[in-house]
Amino acid sequence: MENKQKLSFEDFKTEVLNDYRIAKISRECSLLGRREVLTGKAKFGIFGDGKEVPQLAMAKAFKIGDFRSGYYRDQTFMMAIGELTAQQFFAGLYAHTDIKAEPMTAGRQMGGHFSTHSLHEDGSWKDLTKQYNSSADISPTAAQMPRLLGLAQASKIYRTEKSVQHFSNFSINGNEVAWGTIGNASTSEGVFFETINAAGVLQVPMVMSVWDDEYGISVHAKHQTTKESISEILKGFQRENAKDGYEIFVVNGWDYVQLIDIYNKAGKIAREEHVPILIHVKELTQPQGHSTSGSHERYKTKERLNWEKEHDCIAKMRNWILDFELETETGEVLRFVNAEEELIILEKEIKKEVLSAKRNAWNAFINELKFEVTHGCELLGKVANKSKNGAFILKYKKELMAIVEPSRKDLISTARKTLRYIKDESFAEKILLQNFINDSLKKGAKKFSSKLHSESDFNALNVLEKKPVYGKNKTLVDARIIMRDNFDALLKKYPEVIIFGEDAGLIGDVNQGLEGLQEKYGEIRVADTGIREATIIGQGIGLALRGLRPIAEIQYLDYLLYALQIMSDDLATLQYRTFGKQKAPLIIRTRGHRLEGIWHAGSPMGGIINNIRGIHVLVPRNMTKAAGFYNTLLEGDEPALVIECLNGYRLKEELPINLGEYKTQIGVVETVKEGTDITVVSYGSTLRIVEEAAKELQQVNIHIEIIDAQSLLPFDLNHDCVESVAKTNKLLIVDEDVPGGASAYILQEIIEKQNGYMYLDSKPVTLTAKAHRTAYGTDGDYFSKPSAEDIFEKIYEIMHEENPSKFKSLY
Ligand SMILES: Cc1ncc(C[n+]2csc(CCOP(=O)(O)OP(=O)(O)O)c2C)c(N)n1
Ligand SMILES: [Mg+2]
Repeated sequence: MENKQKLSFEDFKTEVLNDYRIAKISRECSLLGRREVLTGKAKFGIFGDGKEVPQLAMAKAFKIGDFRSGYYRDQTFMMAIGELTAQQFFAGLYAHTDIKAEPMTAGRQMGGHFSTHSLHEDGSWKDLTKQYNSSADISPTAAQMPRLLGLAQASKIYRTEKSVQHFSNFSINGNEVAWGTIGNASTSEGVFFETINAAGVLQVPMVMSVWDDEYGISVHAKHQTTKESISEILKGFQRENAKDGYEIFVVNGWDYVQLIDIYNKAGKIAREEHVPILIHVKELTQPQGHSTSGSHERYKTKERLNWEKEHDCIAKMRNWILDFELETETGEVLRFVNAEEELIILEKEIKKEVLSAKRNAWNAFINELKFEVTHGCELLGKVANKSKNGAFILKYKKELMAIVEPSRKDLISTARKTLRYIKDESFAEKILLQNFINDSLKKGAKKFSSKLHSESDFNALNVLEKKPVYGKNKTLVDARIIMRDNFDALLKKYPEVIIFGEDAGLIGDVNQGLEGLQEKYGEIRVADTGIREATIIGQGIGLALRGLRPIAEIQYLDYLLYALQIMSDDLATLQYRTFGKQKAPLIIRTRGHRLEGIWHAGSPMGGIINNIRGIHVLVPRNMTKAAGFYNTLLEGDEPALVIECLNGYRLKEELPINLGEYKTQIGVVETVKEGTDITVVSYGSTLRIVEEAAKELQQVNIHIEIIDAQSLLPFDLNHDCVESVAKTNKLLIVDEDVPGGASAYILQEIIEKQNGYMYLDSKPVTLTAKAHRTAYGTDGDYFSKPSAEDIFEKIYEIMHEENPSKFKSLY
């Protein structure tokens, strides 16, 4: 008995001292990290000092298969779960672009943005149940919240939805918990509250930690949070006997023992009962202030600074270790250490260890650069030998060699400038230099501009067109039936497809494109959500990160703006910021362009496509095309936004018989009417109006060629538009966006990218809606958006300009 007790105490002691060790390593990293920035080796630093101890507790409760969605303070947690070494920490700080050295973001994000790898080299999924998972951090405060909801909900779906229970790479009976972290001040953001509410409604296994250090940079809690306490004001979320809700815990961030107890309890409740948890971790500190960009002495009082010193969580843990005594039954007193000296020795060791990790990280980073610079300088020397401007080039070389810590920018910029000195000369080394520059730029592009999209075989652009097939007897239906029956086919074909949105469940969406499907596939697979666009998207991102294929519905295009931030900051950057190590192939479905009034008839496509590079943007002109896009996307592994035509659901279209199978190709335009006089490019609802105008133009002997863009991102990869312009020598682009919106983008694509300017005989023109939003009613619409008459007259005017005698002026 005595032996057993001693043994278990030995284990306990080892664990405690190991925890202390991790906390100290992390702290040392923060301290040295700040120095690295202040001495100019790194550009910016934001560290986890002051938050170490609660993160040790969180790491203990965090199990294999679990997910984290957190923010820049979580380095200790990442170290405690074994996913971040001190050397990697510094590699991140220096922005080492080798993913092996800097596995979080390959140097693309500033340090403190953590992630794990969900994908193999080829872009296929790893077994996420066999590893610790951290969804990739982003900088906007609270933007980690929306996806957290989906990460947690995935467990619920895997536990309760039979059709996906064989997805063993992603879940074991939905036992995984999603752990969120956030700073106290960031809880002021709207998406924090939106997520908290939604997680309560959905009852998902989410453990939300608020690291409370009373400040958000310089702004005190009194300006941030009602009653200065997030747990106080969220009390109403506490679950009660008959009513679902949250379990809420409050704990001091320096209290190691309490923290471990609470985190274990929280993890157990969330994991077993699928109940969301809030842990308000108070009394935390920022020993070095917010970041390397400022000093907290400017805004904290002396008292507060002193208080922070006393309540530093590591200092408190240290005291606890020193004071700890346990008397056994035989009266023996067990301790973690016999004397403070033992801790001091450990601390010295840690200092050395971190210093050497830092040096190794720096050497790995700088030696790679130095090697490149040495090679570049050799080349410059050779070029100088041959050039009549050799003296100037040698000066460049000397300056470059004198830089102690060179960057690639120093090297390549010098090489490019050198080229100017030898522009009139010709010798073999000049070609070497040109090749060197081109190679360096290519390598730079790989390092800094690759992987905006999936570069795997599953990329949706690899999915080829498959035409809809029609039965012997033509069946004309309301177009929404095509949508509905196609979704039916997809839900049957892919058990991992989960569709959700406002009014998407019970009534089968506001236009009945999902009619009857909830009844058929259950309330999980076709679900209603609250009115909360940002977290509908977040839900989708989280589910997609865990192997499901969500189709998140935003009721109307005009309301996408609430979701646009998270689409832009999180979804669109995911592949890029993880260097292709995470993916979220979320499909966002919405409908728009044409209904009534300011908030139901917008088509803000320019804003959208400029904000979400990294997501495909598809604008099908009818439901057959739209359904084909969904079929394509589900064979790919990329996120996309599909905008259906709001006024198209009741129009008649022929029902294909290969629903769920035929495919509309992404990035390919379609010529819907051939003509010789002018090329008119349009998309979405406007296309029908262009077609209407085309008929009227025919009567005055003007034959227009109509091209349906269909896919704005990417646009016309085969350059079919320029082929048309080469034939017609005239170009008009029509849409319902503001002037200079998506039409300007299309113009740039055709004129600049496709060299359309070479074939034009007249000025290329765009015809768009007005700069204001669409006024209500028939006349509001007529005066706000391009009408068939506007299109007719604009084209007529272009024709008149070319041949005034044939096409007499209308006005
Ligand atoms: C949307 C957004 N607004 C502002 C910022 C700038 N910013 C970065 S951190 C921060 C304060 C966050 O404070 P808190 O949430 O308490 O976290 P702490 O840094 O104190 O741990 C601010 C305002 C940001 N990153 N994102
Ligand atoms: Mg704070």
